[in-house]
Amino acid sequence: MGTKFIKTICPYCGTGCGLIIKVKDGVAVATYPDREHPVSRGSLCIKGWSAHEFIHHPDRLTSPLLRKGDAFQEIPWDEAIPMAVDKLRETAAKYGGDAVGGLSSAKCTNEENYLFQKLMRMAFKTNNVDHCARLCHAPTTVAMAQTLGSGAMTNSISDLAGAECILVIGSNAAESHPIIMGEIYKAIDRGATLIVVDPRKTAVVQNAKIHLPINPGTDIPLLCGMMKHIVDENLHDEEFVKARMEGFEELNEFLQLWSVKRAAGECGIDEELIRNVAKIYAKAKESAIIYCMGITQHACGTANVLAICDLAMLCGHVGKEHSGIYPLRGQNNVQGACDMGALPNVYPGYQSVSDSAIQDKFQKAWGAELSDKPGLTVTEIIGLAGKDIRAAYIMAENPALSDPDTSHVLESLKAFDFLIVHDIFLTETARFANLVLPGSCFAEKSGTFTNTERRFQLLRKAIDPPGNAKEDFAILCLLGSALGLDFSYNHPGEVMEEIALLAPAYGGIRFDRLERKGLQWPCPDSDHPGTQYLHKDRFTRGRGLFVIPEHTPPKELPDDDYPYYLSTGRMFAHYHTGTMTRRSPFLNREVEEAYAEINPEDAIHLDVKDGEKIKITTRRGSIITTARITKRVSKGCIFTPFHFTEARANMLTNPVLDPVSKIPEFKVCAADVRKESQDD
Ligand SMILES: Nc1nc2c(c(=O)[nH]1)N[C@H]1C(S)=C(S)[C@@H](COP(=O)(O)OP(=O)(O)OC[C@H]3O[C@@H](n4cnc5c(=O)[nH]c(N)nc54)[C@H](O)[C@@H]3O)O[C@H]1N2
Ligand SMILES: Nc1nc2c(c(=O)[nH]1)N[C@H]1C(S)=C(S)[C@@H](COP(=O)(O)OP(=O)(O)OC[C@H]3O[C@@H](n4cnc5c(=O)[nH]c(N)nc54)[C@H](O)[C@@H]3O)O[C@H]1N2
Ligand code: SF4
Ligand SMILES: [Mo]
Repeated sequence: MGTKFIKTICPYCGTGCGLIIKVKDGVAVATYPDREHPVSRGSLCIKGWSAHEFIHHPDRLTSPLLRKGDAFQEIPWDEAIPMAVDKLRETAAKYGGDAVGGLSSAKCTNEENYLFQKLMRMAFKTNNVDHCARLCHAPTTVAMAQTLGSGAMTNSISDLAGAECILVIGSNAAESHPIIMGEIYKAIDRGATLIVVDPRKTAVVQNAKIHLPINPGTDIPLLCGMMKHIVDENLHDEEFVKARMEGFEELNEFLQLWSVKRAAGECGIDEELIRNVAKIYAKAKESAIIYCMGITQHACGTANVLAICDLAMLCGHVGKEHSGIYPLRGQNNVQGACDMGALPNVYPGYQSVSDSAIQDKFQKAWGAELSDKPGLTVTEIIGLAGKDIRAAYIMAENPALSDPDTSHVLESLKAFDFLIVHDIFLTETARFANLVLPGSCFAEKSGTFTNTERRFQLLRKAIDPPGNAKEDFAILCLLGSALGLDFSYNHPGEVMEEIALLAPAYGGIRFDRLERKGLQWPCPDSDHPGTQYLHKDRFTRGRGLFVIPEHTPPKELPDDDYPYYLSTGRMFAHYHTGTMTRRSPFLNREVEEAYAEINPEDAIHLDVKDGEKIKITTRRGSIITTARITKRVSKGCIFTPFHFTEARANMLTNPVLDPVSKIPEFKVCAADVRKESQDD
């Protein structure tokens, strides 16, 4: 069989770096960076360099599994597919199509997501399709659509290097998007000012000129205080506001409530410092704002993003190169899963399910009757298990670890009449399934991923799936066909042709055009070169709109019983629920076990030494983990990553939702911490 090198895309984060997989006798033995890749240009982070390590792990699923009591039994595909179809059909016949829920996946390709939502919508006439974007950038999609008309990153990753000022707010790019951090370093080398807003002293902060360690959940006061100062001092771009914006009067009136003094009191940052960063951001010729989960994962997540958009538009820092708003998308294909309509309210291309002309278009194209009623979200589909939702199909998501308030999630996973989990490992979620379908990982399939800068890129198959596992695309085609749909696609490229016909922004995307460096949407026709930055002469919605960002503090704040702020998130070596990275020997060598960061003063107070066990308790539950004593967190604050199944962060988190986007408040809740005594 020999050795070959296959160019493809990293399966981890939304940066979408170029990987070359080395295959020796059918085995993926190494990954290397791709020097020709337009984003990563010969670099990879530690996860990309070790992306081959989980592929051939002995834990990979190699056969469909059927639950028999407490155990699973291997069954052949010609039993698994009819069983899945019968159970879903039975549920729909008994309770209606809206009793079926589907979780699609930001780890899967555009074509797989397109087929997933098409299957749910056609076969069951339901819009109950969602995916982990709900837990991630749902506020971005809502708020940016409202203000600018498009919920996507306005500019390109390479634009960052030319910015004069970069404001990073609620993003730990050094660990979560290391290759994008590289572009920030380039900007700093060229003299750019880096300002970081984060309650923690992250590795990004180490490179910053100014760090604003705000109180958790007080970004709106800070941003409003900045905007107030900008307007008071006439630092805003009056011409831009006049020519391209609406709603300035209303915003200005609202800002009267936010004196810099009041803002400072709420966010805990010195007034002069707020004025100073406002001035730097506003006066720079080109300023970019990078934000991520520190902004979105709050009960006021949508308002947080509105405040960011308002600030950028006020200063005219959108619609041109080297500036703009950068929501760093998380998963490798979360941009694409949203674009493909794996969302309960829109078809591919963000076309509303409730718009009758659009409904008509899709009904005609697909030849089926479709529902105009928006469907349920991730947390609703899980939360309504056994009630409104009787059967669920979960493809490549692991809510048993990733959804908030794990105890409740586990109860729900038990409550479905029938649960199908389609994954590459027997995850914590799959253990609750009635039927498990063994899928393929990134190296075993073809299709496209869309990265955070809207770039469609080709994923190229390097090896075959293990045992009887099948390509995800093939599994979806088998299920669709068994449900009586015309899913006789031979190749993902044919699906892309269908997508291009139905979603105007992707009209010019074809596999043969993606070979060299992909294409950034909007790309409406086959001659269009793709779009480096959005909103150039006009916003997608016409004029930009200032929308008032109402501040609501976090729903659960420290008190006498739970005196600490608890925040959850990520670290460089592991990824999400750990199914892939924790099966990589190299990454495990970096970080092997769960931990929580705790400030040295708190450690003294609790009589805890570095490396000792602590117990963290919230109103939802407790975990035992290892203390890491560090000044990265301020006094009174605890941080724990959610990658570790032995100390599940989501046992602790508050399931309260942002009422607009329905994202959970993963970033703030109140906790108690104790030293875990040895004899407990
Ligand atoms: N290594 C690694 N990389 C990843 C992932 C991974 O699991 N591991 N996951 C990917 C995914 S899906 C995503 S969404 C991204 C997420 O990437 P990030 O958003 O960068 O990661 P987080 O650690 O969740 O949180 C970011 C920062 O928000 C700060 N923060 C918390 N509360 C607040 C607040 O109230 N205000 C402000 N301003 N900041 C706050 C935290 O201290 C933290 O430093 O990473 C992607 N990349
Ligand atoms: N406490 C807390 N919780 C959080 C967050 C937080 O910051 N704090 N962040 C939230 C965010 S931003 C996100 S994005 C979610 C992520 O939540 P999830 O998406 O549930 O987490 P993952 O571990 O990425 O799950 C992906 C699953 O897909 C499988 N898989 C990977 N590749 C493939 C493939 O190609 N095919 C198939 N069939 N399966 C595959 C993996 O084995 C894994 O089980 O977590 C959220 N949860
Ligand atoms: S930055 Fe993201 S896409 Fe790039 S190598 Fe690291 S994990 Fe992969
Ligand atoms: Mo995410």
